[in-house]
Amino acid sequence: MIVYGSSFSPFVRKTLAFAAEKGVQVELKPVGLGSRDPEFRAASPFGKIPGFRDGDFAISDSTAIVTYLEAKFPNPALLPAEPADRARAIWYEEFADTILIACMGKMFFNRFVMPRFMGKEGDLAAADQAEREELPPLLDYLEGVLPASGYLVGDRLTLADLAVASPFVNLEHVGFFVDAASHPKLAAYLKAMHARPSFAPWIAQEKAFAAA
Ligand SMILES: N[C@@H](CCC(=O)N[C@@H](CS)C(=O)NCC(=O)O)C(=O)O
Repeated sequence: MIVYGSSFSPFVRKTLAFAAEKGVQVELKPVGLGSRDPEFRAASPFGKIPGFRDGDFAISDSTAIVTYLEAKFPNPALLPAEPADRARAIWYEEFADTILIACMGKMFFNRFVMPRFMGKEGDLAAADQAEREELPPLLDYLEGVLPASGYLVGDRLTLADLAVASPFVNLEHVGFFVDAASHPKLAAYLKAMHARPSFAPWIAQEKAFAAA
């Protein structure tokens, strides 16, 4: 199975971590933003990463891909069967993919992608504003909902945790770390999630690239 993209994308990283938690081997084929590579475009017609291929089956969108992996490899279950828990897991994924990544994206794109990949200065004022005004309520929300178990839904690892933890890696790449004094549960949660074997090698590889 092939995942097209770069683990610097929070959507790609979520997909890779999901596959790893399932014990499913996937090959990451590097694809840059806007690539017109025909093999990639067959999986992702609008050029967004991740794209995915399993034999003759190709599709894009991290949610579609993890839905496929969940159906094909049901164990360990990363989407709860219980109705309320399943809905909560989908909510947290949606929260991460839209609200959290919209904010994170302004910080990561302007401070990292623009200067490192596009050779231009980013809109640092927009990044600073997102950090100052948009991010704090999101951190407060997560601090408030995190259960003592250290997992967002059903007291065990689910898609919710992988989706929420992923964009925080991007924030760390641009020097934002959740403060353990103001958000102790969230800081400990992210530390534990990012140390999992499903995340840690990707994060190490990204950090090495970012430092080069
Ligand atoms: N909903 C999609 C979002 C994918 C997405 O927007 N990926 C970004 C990279 S983080 C992308 O490919 N951007 C390039 C573009 O929009 O052309 C998913 O979950 O996979």
